[in-house]
Amino acid sequence: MRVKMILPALTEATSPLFRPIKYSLFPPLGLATLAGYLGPDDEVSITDEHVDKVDTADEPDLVVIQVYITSARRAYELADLYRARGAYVCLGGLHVTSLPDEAAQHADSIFCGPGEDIWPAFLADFRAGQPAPRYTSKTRTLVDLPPIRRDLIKRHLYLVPNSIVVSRGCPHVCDFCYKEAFFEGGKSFYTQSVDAALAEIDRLPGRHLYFLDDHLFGNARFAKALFEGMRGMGRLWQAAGTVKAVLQPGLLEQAVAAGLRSLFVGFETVNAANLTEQRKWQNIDRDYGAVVRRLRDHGVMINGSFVFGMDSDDASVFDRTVEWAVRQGIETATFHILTPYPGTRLYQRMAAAKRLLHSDWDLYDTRHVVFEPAGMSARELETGYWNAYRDFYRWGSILRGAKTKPTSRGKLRHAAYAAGWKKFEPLWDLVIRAKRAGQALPLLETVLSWPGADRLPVAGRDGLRRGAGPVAPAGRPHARV
Ligand code: B12
Ligand code: SF4
Repeated sequence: MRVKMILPALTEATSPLFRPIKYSLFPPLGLATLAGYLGPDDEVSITDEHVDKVDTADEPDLVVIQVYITSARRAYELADLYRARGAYVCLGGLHVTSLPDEAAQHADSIFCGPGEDIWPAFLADFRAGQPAPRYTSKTRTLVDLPPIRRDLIKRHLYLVPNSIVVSRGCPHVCDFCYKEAFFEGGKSFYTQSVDAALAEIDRLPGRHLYFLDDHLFGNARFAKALFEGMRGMGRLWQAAGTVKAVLQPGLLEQAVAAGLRSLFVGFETVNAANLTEQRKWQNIDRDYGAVVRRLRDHGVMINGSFVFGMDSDDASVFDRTVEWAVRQGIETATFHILTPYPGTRLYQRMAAAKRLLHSDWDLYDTRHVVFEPAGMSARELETGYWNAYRDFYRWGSILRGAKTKPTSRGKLRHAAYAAGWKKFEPLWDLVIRAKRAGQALPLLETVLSWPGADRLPVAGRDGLRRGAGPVAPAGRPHARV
C-alpha cells in the first residue's frame, strides 16, 4: 500500500512575512508515530509542508493529513485534491477533534483524539475493506507503542530534530487550552513507562533533546524516575513546565542534574485576577519572582509564555508585562493574543456572550484578535501585542536583561540566546532556505552548555548564595523553543 502522510503548512507560510525559523524547529512527530503502525510492505512518506514542497503529482492509495486550526484550510484543499483523484483520505489531529463535522466534509475517515488506539483499528478495518467514516479515541495508553518512524524524518531540515514526547496531555484544566477538548472521553494525562521513555531517549543521536510534553513535570513520580535514569547520559535538554513544578522542592534539581538547560514556563499573565477567570489554579498565589530566581540559580534559561487579552487586562498590561520580564532577566518571551479554540471552555463562554468576531481559522493563530476584548479595543490589543515583542527584543531590553545575570558568562549567554533568536532572523532565513537548519544545532548546544553561565559565586568567598547542584557530565555524544 502506498501511504502519503502530510503536515500541511499554515496559510501564512506563503506570505512574505512568514518566519521560517519557528516552523523549522520540530519534525512532525505525530505522523512519525502513526507511521510506526504500518507494515513492512507499505510504502510510506512524510511531507512537512513547512520545510518541503508537497508533490501532488503522485498517486497514493492512502493519504493521512494532520490538521491544526491554522492549517485547516490548506489541509482541506489537499484532502479534496487527493479524494478527487481516488485516494482514500484520513484527517485527524486537534482541529478535526474540535470540529469533526467540518472535517468530515473533506475526508473518507476522520479521527478524533489521540491516534494510538484508533489508528491501528482503522488500518485493520481498511485492510479488511470495511473502514468506518469516524473513529473516536477512548483507550488511552502509551504501552507497547511501535517504534516511531524517525527514519522518515528529514533531520537536516530541522534545528531541533530530536523532539520527543514521553507523556500526553496535562493534569491541569486551563480554560483556554486545547487539551480538555482533545482528550474528552478518556484519560487526559498519561505517561509512558520510564523504561520505554529512557529507551526512546537512548535511540536519539547527538546530545540535544527537546521534550514537547505539555507538562513533563506533571507526574512528579514519573518525572523524578525519568530524570534519575537520564543522569550521566550527557544530554542537554529543553522542555515546558509550570510555575508550580519549578517551585516544587527537589524536582528542578533532579531535572538540572539530568541536563535541563532551558524551560518554557507558562506565566501567562501578570494580572492575578486573570488566573481565576481562566481556571489557571496552579499559578494562583505563586511567587513568579521566586520561580525566576530558582531557575536562574540552577543555570536554566527561561522562555516565558504570556497571554494578552484576558478580561482583567487593560491597555497597561503590555508595558507592565514587558517591564517585568526584562527586569527579571527572562531570556526569551513568547507572547500570545488570547485565542478561543473551538471545543474549549473559553470558546463556549465567548460564543455564549456573542463575543466571537468571526470563524476565519487562518486568523486563530494567537497573533490576531478574534474576539471582543473586555478591557480594551481589539485594535489596542493587537497593537499592544506587536509592541510587546518589539519592546522585549530591543537591544536596550536585551542588554538590560543580560545585566541581571551575576556573572559575565551569564550576561554573554543571555545576550547571545535572546539576540540569536530574534535579532538575526534574515540570517536564519538564509540558513533555512539553503536547507541547512540542522547545521545550526551545534550553535544551540554551545549556548545551552555555556559553562558556569548563571551560577553565583561560591558562598563565603563573597557572601553570595551558591547556585545549583551537580551538572550532568557532557559525556556521550548524542529534544519546544
Ligand atoms: C511542537 C508544536 C508546534 C511546532 C511544530 C508542530 C509539528 N511539527 O507538529 C510549531 C512550533 C511549528 C508549532 C506552531 C504552531 N502551533 Co503548535 N504545538 C506544538 C506542540 C507543543 C506539540 C505537538 C506534538 O508534536 N505533539 C506530540 C505528537 C505525538 O502528538 P500530535 O502531533 O498531536 O499527534 C497525535 C494526535 O494528534 C493524533 N493525530 C494527529 N494527526 C492525526 C491524523 C490521523 C489520521 C490520526 C488517526 C491521528 C492523528 O495522533 C497523534 C499520535 O497520538 C503542541 C502541543 C501538544 N501537546 O500537542 C502545540 C499546538 C499543537 N500548537 C498550537 C498552535 C496554536 C500553534 C500555532 C498556531 C502557534 C502560533 N502562534 O504560531 C502555530 C501554527 C501551527 C501550524 N502549522 O498551523 C496549538 C493548536 C491548537 C489547535 N486547536 O489547533 C497547540 C495544541 C498548543 C496549545 N496548547 O495551544 N507548534
Ligand atoms: S498547564 Fe498548560 S498544558 Fe496544562 S491545561 Fe494549562 S495551558 Fe494546558
